[in-house]
Amino acid sequence: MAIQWYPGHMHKLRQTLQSTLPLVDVILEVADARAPWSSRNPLLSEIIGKKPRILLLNKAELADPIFLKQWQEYYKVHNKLRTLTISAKTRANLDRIKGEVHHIAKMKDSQRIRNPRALIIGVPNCGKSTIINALARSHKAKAANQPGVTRQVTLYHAQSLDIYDTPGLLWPNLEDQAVASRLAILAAVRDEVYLPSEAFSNLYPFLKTHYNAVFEARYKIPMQEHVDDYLYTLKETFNKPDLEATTLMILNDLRGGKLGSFCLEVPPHA
Ligand SMILES: Nc1nc2c(ncn2[C@@H]2O[C@H](COP(=O)(O)OP(=O)(O)O)[C@@H](O)[C@H]2O)c(=O)[nH]1
Ligand SMILES: [Mg+2]
Repeated sequence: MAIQWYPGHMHKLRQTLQSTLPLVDVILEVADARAPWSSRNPLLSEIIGKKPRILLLNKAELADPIFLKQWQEYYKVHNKLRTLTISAKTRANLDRIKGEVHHIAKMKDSQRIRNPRALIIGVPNCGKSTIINALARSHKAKAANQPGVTRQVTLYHAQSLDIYDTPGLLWPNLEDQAVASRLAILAAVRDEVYLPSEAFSNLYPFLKTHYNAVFEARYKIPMQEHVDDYLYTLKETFNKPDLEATTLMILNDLRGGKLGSFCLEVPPHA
């Protein structure tokens, strides 16, 4: 089964985002620090044109610090992209967002009277609403651990910064199944639209190469060569009804940080 999720409302959302562009100074592009490439919308440049942007790699406290550093370096060198690794949960680097946005807005118009305005864009569940709440020190923007919670484009005042919150945006063709699998594992696409075991299988070789020891420490079973054998052994050991339930156990552990910090991809040539 191919992973596909581009509901009709996302097409409309793209148009809404584009009509909001003239009102903002900066785009805050949010990606998940555990998949700093796959959780970025490949169509974003097309959507936002020349609007300045800052890439926020959120949930950094859940990401593998070594790989995350490599990604930051990669974006700095190859894309000349302002990139901040942040955590809306621990508040790491949050204060730097306002500084960067003010800096960009000032370059554009040093006489400005109103607050700088930002538009936050990213895949579902990457933490957009939580970032706004953390910056505003309030719980005004609705946030939850599932995709599809934010339904409208809404302006929030985060002290000296105004930010439009937006629903998660994916892209029409999630053709690359490795990309789709990473999004599935990070819960950016709804659980109904993919088979957990399929997403896990696609990433098994990567996880086995980099996180073998962590998996073995948690489940007390070596990672076998074939993912099906591994899942079957885990199913028997943990008395799960089937392979999907077994995979969900692993995904819940991964998502909940029980398998330590991790990244699902490394930059090219790293
Ligand atoms: N561990 C961790 N969880 C976060 C962080 N930021 C957001 N979350 C969680 O991720 C889930 C989705 O957040 P939400 O703000 O609704 O994402 P949105 O769909 O992009 O608006 C919620 O359970 C948040 O608590 C973070 O920096 N670290
Ligand atoms: Mg939201």
